[in-house]
Amino acid sequence: MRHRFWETQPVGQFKDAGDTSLSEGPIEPPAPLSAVKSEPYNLPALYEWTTCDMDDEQTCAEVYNLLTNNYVEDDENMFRFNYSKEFLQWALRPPGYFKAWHIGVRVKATKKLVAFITGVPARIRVRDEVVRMAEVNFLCVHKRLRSKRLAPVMIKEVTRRVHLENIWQAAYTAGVVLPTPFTTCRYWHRSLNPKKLIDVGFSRLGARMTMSRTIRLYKLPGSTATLGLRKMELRDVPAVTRLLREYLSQYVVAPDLDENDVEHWLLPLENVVESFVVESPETHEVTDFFSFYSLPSSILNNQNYSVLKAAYSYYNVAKKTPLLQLMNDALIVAKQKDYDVFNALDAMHNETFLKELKFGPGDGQLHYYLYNYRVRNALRPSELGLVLL
Ligand code: NHW
Ligand code: MG
Repeated sequence: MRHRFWETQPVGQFKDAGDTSLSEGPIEPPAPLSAVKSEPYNLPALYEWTTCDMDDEQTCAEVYNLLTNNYVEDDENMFRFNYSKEFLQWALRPPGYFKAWHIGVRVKATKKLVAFITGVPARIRVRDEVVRMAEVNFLCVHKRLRSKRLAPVMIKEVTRRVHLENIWQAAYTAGVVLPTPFTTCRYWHRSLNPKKLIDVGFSRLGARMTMSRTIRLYKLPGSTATLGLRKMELRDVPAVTRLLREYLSQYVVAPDLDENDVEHWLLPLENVVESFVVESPETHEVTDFFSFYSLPSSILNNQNYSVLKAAYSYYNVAKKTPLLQLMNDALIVAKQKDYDVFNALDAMHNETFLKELKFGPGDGQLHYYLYNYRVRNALRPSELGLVLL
């Protein structure tokens, strides 16, 4: 398949796959800042750039509405991601974020917001190199403006604004295959509310299964099993940071998180991110934790239900508690909070609990990409320690 745009970009090209003469690291060297274009790229005449101020409730609502109606759908167009406003504000304002990286396109005449793309800064380690990157997400073009080559302009414009901060690499994920994934993960799904999932067409009744047997199969205990399990608090940030840094060091690609990052990305935020720690009843040491984020989907065309409540496994560290028990407790907590399904990638050590805890493989794949950074050999999902939202 030809990629008229991606063939022009500093990304691993399909034709280079397996070329062992190419070394790992930046594909192009950084340019002097004076060589970075100071003016935005040209848009078609009817449109104009806008920087979206996510502190502003009205702008945030416009972004929310654009994404709610036009963002990612499943292959059968039954569900569409429904990131909440609070989630968007959390995802887009981590420590050191740049407002200029929250980029919209408006119709000049009406000021209607019709496209969006974002970056946030991150330090990402690839083997033993920690690289400053942008995490690029929420690329969206209104349904009526599709296939007009607007996406490449959006991507070039976010690239330009990232370059202006002297950052030359980026990380992103997509369900589509582009040149060239450095790893590909699969989503697994654990039913918490099987009846609703079947009613809305998210899952199907298994062969030789009745509804009541299915409900029994997925039934979870009413309370968690791990002694000392409690919600993460601000005072846990140093301990969680230590646990997480040590845990992530085993993966080939993982974020390099400091206490500020952990406070932002892991401290519980109602209906956005949930984190629980295990505090040893004897030593009061934090020995383990789990976390998940909340990303509902709109259910398109169903009489009875309009929203699917989904929890997504985020970062989990099991040092003392068995991972299986810890994650079963995560399922119990999610069930208590009324989630319908718990999703997890086969990244990190997740393979070791997925089948055992009755997750089933989904049909969607998630491809991981780096911009302007070559990874020599594609990774196995179990070598990946990075979750993007
Ligand atoms: S993935 C979610 C992407 N969004 C959606 O799927 C929402 C629904 N779809 C749409 O809104 C998470 C449109 O279909 C979009 C494409 C806007 C996707 N990534 O305008 P045209 C992210 O947000 C290429 C990258 O005609 P369109 C990650 C496509 O291959 N490229 O298409 C975002 C083709 O190029 P090619 C994608 O359907 C990462 C060109 O766009 C893509 O009207 C962005 C066609 O453009 C995707 N998901 O709009 C990259 N989907 O070469 C960041 C399509 O094949 C890179 N395309 O001809 C790093 C930048 C920062 C660097 C800093 C140093
Ligand atoms: Mg377009």
